[in-house]
Amino acid sequence: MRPEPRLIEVRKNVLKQNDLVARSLRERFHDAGVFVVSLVSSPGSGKTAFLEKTLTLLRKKYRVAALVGDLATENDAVRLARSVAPVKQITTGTLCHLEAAMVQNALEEWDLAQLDFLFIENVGNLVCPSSYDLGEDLRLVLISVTEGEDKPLKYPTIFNSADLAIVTKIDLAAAVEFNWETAFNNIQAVRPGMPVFQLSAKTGDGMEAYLEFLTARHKELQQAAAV
Ligand SMILES: Nc1nc2c(ncn2[C@@H]2O[C@H](COP(=O)(O)OP(=O)(O)O)[C@@H](O)[C@H]2O)c(=O)[nH]1
Ligand SMILES: [Mg+2]
Repeated sequence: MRPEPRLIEVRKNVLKQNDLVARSLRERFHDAGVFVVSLVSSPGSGKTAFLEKTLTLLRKKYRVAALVGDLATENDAVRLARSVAPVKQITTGTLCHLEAAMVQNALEEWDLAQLDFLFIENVGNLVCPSSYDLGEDLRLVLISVTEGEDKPLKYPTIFNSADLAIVTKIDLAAAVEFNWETAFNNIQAVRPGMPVFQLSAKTGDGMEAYLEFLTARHKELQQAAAV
């Protein structure tokens, strides 16, 4: 048998190493009883705006915190800190995704048992983040109405690796002639059965239904841990 090309071999080892760290993170999250949600999307879909709204609304009843990844700047951490939740920026330099080890380092001094929800905003990218497990309970993929309906078909891997899809910026849907049915069917074609919510972080429309889904999942996790 021919040996694998060296690049593939190195990539496999990196992913294997990432999976080991992700597994230990997942154990740590479960032991602490924190429900972890990661967010992936293309840059500008509205991850930070959506997360700021999520943190602000959830904070009323739950203990929440966030990590946010970008190639450069602390801008998103500054925006998210407006929710008054603990927030930490991870800057990746040239790397187009977060890795489990980066999450582990960022959380070094955090007492996770003090949290109900931890959110992780990944670097804006519809390709690289799909292969990297971060130990999260739920991976959420966002697509905004301004991106068009066919992104799930063009970037199937990231939609396939997600558990929940959010269509954002629905306040702009009419202006860009967004077709909800087409987008929904495209998501289902790639990932049959995936729950999909539509909402606007700007107006708050649709946030309630999504938060109900999230808090129900958190409750399920708590009940499973108690058994
Ligand atoms: N109209 C509208 N604009 C939004 C919404 N969500 C985000 N934006 C805008 O979209 C741009 C990119 O949002 P941002 O949260 O930075 O996206 P990220 O790069 O995915 O984190 C910003 O100008 C936001 O104000 C929304 O629901 N409606
Ligand atoms: Mg952002």
